[in-house]
Amino acid sequence: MIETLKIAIQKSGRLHEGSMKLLKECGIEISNGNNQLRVMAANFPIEVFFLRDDDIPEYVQDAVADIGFVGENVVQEASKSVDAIEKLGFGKCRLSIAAPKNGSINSINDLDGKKIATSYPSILSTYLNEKKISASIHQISGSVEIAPRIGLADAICDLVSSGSTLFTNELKELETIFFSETVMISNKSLSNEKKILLESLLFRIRSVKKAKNNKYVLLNAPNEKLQSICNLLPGMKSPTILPLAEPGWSSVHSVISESDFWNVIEKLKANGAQGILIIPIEKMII
Ligand code: PRT
Ligand code: ZN
Repeated sequence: MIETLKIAIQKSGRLHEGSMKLLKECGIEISNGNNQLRVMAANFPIEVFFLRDDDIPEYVQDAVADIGFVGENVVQEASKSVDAIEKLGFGKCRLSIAAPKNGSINSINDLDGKKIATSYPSILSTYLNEKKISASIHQISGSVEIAPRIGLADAICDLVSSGSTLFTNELKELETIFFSETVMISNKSLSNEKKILLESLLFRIRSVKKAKNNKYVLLNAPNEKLQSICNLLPGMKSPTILPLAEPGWSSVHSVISESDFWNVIEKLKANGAQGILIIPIEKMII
C-alpha cells in the first residue's frame, strides 16, 4: 500500500482559504466541491481532512491526521502533544487584553480583582500568573467583545487583527499577550515513509515562502557604478551582469528581500541605477 500524508485543515473560516491557496501554490491539486470531510489530492500522496480548527491539535496528536495547519493560538491553548514545525505566514493576529475606553482600567495593573472574559483561559491564566495579577477568568466561546457592555466582565482577552472590532465596541487595547500565525503541526511519531513525504511537502512550502519574501530586480547601470550597485544586490550567489547595446552601460539582474526593498531601491537610484523593474517570483529553489 502506498503511504499517504494525512493533513488536517480548517473546513471553513479564516484559515481555510489560506491553507488551500498554500497547497495549490505547492502544486497540490485538491477539490472540495462536494463539501466532503476528506479528499485525496490528484497529484501528490496527500489526503486532506476538513475539520474545525479547534479539533486539529487533538486529531494530530491522536494520529487521525499526520499534520495540520492551525493558528498558534489554538495550538498553545489546546496544549496537546504535537510538534510545531513551520510557520506558514498567514492568519496573523495577536491575543490582547482590552478594556472599555472610558472606564477605570487603564493598564494591566488595574486588573486585580476584576473579571476578564476570554476564549483563551489557559494562555490568559499563564500570563496573569506570570504578572502576579489576581483577576478572575470568565470563559466564553464567542462574541467576547460585547462582554463588558452587557455586564458579563470588566475586560476581555481576545484575538485582534485590524483592531476594528475593539474600536466599534469602544474598547482599548492594554497589552498583547501572544502573537500568532498559522503553523504546521505534526504528529510526534510519524513513520519513515510519512517523514519523507513531509520533507517533500516542507521543501515546496519553503520554496513558496521564500519566493513571497523576495523580488526579482532588473536595472540598467553605468559600468563605472557596477561595483557599488552589486554590493547593494548580493542576490542568491551574485548578480547577473549583461552588456547593454549602448556602450558603457550594463543590465544587472538580482534578487532582493521584500523587507529591504524600499531601502535598497533608494540606494540603487542614488548610485545611478535607471529603469528599475521589480518582478514577483513564483517559486525560489536555493
Ligand atoms: O469553525 P471553526 O471553529 O473552524 O472556526 P472559528 O470560528 O473558531 O475560527 P475563525 O475562522 O474565526 O479563526 C480561525 C483562526 O484565524 C484563529 O484561531 C486565528 O488563528 C486566526 N485569526 C486571524 C483570527 C483573526 N485573525 C481574527 N481577527 N481569528 C479570529 N479573529 C476575530 C477575533 O476573535 C475578533 O472577533 O476577529 C475579530 C477581530 O478582528 P479585527 O480585524 O476587527 O481586529
Ligand atoms: Zn474554532
